[in-house]
Amino acid sequence: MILRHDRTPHPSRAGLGIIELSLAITLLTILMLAITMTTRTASTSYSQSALIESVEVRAYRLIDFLSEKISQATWASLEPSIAPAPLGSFNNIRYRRIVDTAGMAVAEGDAETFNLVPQDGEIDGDGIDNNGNGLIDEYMATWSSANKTVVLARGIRNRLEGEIGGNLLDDNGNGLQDEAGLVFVRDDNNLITIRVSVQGTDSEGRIQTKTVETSVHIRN
Ligand SMILES: [Ca+2]
Ligand SMILES: [Ca+2]
Ligand SMILES: [Ca+2]
Ligand SMILES: [Ca+2]
Repeated sequence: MILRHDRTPHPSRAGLGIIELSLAITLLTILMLAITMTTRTASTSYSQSALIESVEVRAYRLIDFLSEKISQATWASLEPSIAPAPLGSFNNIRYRRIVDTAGMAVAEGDAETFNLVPQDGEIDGDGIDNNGNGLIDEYMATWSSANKTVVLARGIRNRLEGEIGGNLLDDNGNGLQDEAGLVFVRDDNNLITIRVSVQGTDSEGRIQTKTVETSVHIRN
C-alpha cells in the first residue's frame, strides 16, 4: 500500500500565512517608527536642556562678574555721574575700584569700563542677523581696564526680555522704556541695579533666553 502525501497548500492556510506576514511587517514598521521618534525626542530634549544650561551659566557668570567689580567701586568715581533723565539707566559704565585700604586714605585704581557693543559681525539696528548666528542685532559685553579689553559675554539680547525697542513704552513693566539687553540703573542711594538678558540658539534654530537681575550697594 502506497501512502501519498498531498503537498498542495491548503487554500485557507495560505491565506492565513499572508495575513500573518502583513501583520508582522506592520507591527515591525510601527515599532521602528516608535524607536525613531523616541530617539529623536530624547535627542531634541537633550539639546534643548544643554542650551538652557549654557545660556543660564553665561547669564549668571556675566552678572556675577559685573556685580563683583562694581561692588568694589567708589560711588564718586561712577560715570555717568548723573543718572540720565528721565529713567536713570545706561548701558556703559565707568568706575574706579578701591585697590588699597591699608592706609587711612582710600586709593583708587585705574578707570575700568563695561561696554555694550554689537557682537562680532553684527550691524546694530537693521533687524537682520548679519553674522548668521540665529540672533538679530545682538550685543556683547566687554570689560576694559588700563591696557586690555576682554569680551565677557556674547548673545546679549538687543532689548531686555519682554521689551520692544523704539516705541517709547515700558513693555515689560520694569520702569524702563526701550532698554537694551544689558542695563545699569542708578538711584540716589548708592545702589546700582544690573539687568541682563542672554540668548543662545541650538542646532535647530530654537532660541533660549535667560534674564537675571541683581542690585549692588556701593560705598561713597
Ligand atoms: Ca546675529
Ligand atoms: Ca543686525
Ligand atoms: Ca522696560
Ligand atoms: Ca518699549
